[in-house]
Amino acid sequence: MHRPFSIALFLAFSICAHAEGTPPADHGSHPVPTVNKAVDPKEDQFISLDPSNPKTVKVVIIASYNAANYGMNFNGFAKGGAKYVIPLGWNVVVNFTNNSPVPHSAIVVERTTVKKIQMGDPYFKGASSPSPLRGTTGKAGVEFRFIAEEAGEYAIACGFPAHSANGHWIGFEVSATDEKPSLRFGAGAPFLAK
Ligand SMILES: [Cu+2]
Repeated sequence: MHRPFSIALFLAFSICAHAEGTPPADHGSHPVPTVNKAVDPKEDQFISLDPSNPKTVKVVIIASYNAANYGMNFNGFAKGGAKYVIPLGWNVVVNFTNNSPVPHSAIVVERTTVKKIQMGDPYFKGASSPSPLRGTTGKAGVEFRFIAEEAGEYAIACGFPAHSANGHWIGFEVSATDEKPSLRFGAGAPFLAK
């Protein structure tokens, strides 16, 4: 009994009025778009070194991993609550899937642009899932890759209009000083990719 269109509208235009963690008053009639009941994401699910290619990190990004932020999360985190740090010059191979019937996408943008209603092109060549404005659904997974060729503060954001502005983004830094890729959840210690 999914009603993707009404869910999408609901997500796109209703969330911003509500504080995180507080269900909207009319929320009861809309199913939360999530199928993955895992609530305890572990860092090593989402980052690993590629044993056969030097300076290559594999990143797993799952949209609507769980119900956090009404499903507008990556790997269970929203609003920059998780952060990847990738050494400058490394190759990044992203496997992107979407647990939800609501379209989502992943696009690397400058950190300062996450509040935009509509994202432009990815900051690095190739650094987005296909058709980031329309998004994709399904767990079939798409792969995209890019080179982290400029140090700075970026975000992995959802390119579906208004999602990133409503928190559907996590942090992504390219570091000129870190020697190993890492992923940090919240204020925890960075997990170094193995
Ligand atoms: Cu989204």
